[in-house]
Amino acid sequence: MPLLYALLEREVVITRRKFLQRSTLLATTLGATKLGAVKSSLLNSSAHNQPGMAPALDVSTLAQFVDPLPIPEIVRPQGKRASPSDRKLIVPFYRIQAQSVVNKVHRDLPPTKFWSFGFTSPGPTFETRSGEPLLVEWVNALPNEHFLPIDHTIHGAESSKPPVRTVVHLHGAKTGPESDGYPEGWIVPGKSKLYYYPNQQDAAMLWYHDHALGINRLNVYAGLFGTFFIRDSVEDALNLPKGKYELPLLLYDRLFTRDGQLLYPVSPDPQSPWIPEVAGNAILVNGKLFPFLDVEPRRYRFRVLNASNSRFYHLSFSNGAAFHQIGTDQGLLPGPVPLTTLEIAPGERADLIVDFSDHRGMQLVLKNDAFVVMQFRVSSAKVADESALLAALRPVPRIPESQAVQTRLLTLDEYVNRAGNPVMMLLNASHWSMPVTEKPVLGSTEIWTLINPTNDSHPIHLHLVRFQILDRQSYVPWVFQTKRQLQFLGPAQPPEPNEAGWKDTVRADPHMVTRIIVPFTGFTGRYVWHCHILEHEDNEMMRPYEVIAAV
Ligand SMILES: [Cu+2]
Repeated sequence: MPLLYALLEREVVITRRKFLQRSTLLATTLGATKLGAVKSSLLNSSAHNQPGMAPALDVSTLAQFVDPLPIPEIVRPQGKRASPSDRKLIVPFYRIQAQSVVNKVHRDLPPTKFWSFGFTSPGPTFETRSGEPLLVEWVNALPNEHFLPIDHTIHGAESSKPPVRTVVHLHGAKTGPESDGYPEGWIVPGKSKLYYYPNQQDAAMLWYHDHALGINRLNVYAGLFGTFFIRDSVEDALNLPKGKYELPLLLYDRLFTRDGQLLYPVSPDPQSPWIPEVAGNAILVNGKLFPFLDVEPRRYRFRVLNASNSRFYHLSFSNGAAFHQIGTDQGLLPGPVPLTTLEIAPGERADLIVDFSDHRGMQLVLKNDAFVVMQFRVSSAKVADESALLAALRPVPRIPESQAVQTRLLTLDEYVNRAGNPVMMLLNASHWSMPVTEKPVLGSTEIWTLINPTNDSHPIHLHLVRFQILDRQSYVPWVFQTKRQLQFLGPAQPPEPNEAGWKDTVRADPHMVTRIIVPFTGFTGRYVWHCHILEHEDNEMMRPYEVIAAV
């Protein structure tokens, strides 16, 4: 009997009444296992002001729109080197150093300590073209001690491990396994790793970030991430806004102490500080709180990344202004999708066109639900806008289901302790260290059926590949749990129009079955798939998978 199901027999503590309240947990809820301690989600700012924790800053006391939006610098290569796969091929070489920095997040706050892949957090932006490889030496020049609270009860973060470890994953890249940033492939301060990125893929916004096992959530929270753009001729031909009219918007929420330092919330148990999700009251855009951006009354292209640990955004303009989404995680959509609200989950990207020509002389506030994110100040100057927004962008032929050679049923699992608090999350009831069970054949196509009995939406990310969303469908969790049968509660829903492109991260919504169709192309080797809520990922909601060679 698998370990977890053995534990299930002994440890399930959920009562009938609780089951009715939290029915979705029944399917896979186990009792406390190795962690045992009561942990709680500290999602409101008063809860953060508990004994033993520095009080959280109330950001509503800060003046809004006093800092201009920063734009991360474009990183320049340090020279050229031979490609490891072809010594005759000379490619750009970059050296990027993870280090401790201080940045001002707001005019009226003292400088904040971050960790960054440059001199500011977020780190610098890569710009490259499809088919143009590059090399990056990722250097760990961080201090020897972590400044955020490590939970040593989490797998991979035991007290026997060095506290400061980093490994870089380029999210969305089709990269060989030796350069993909395997979570156990971390390096300590003073060491570096040379990674090769072939960039044999369509134009898209990728992002690089730390992926070290057991402390990924802390390293990304500390600031270890940045963006990576791939361009191509299809994108060039569309005459989209470019140069100063195309800007990245990296969104991430944080909590700060009253003296302006990062505060990572912890559980009341000092022995096991992990909490299931983090929701900071301060939403940073490119490193600033409540920034403003002066814009001309014309089209802009905004490349939006949700770099938050746990927060899902629902972005809209305060005046209800419409905009278009033209691309998603892995590049351009077939055509522009009109929106007034964008939902974007952790790890996802959205490529937006906003036309400010209808808002000449106005000030637009970008909001997340009711909360202010940033301000756009539209000038009333006369401008000539040479850019275009064409009706057809990039064809995305739908992959027929008949192409799939295998369908895998995979559960997303949450485990609670006797107090009903989450203590661990798993994929398919399997720990990280259990044998690899997903072994797709290189060149084959599979359907992955993600079954979510939990109350949370989990953004599921597969490394190496791009995929398409087939559908989502409500089902009855207890029928699946007891009979291993999927009893559906309604028709399958196709993906939203702004999801109907190539994706690498998919929202698996609560009480739903989400199906994706995945061509496994590129490389053989060991990769990972995981929830992009980083608190979940660090607490075992990540599994290795292996692309194997065709026989
Ligand atoms: Cu999750």
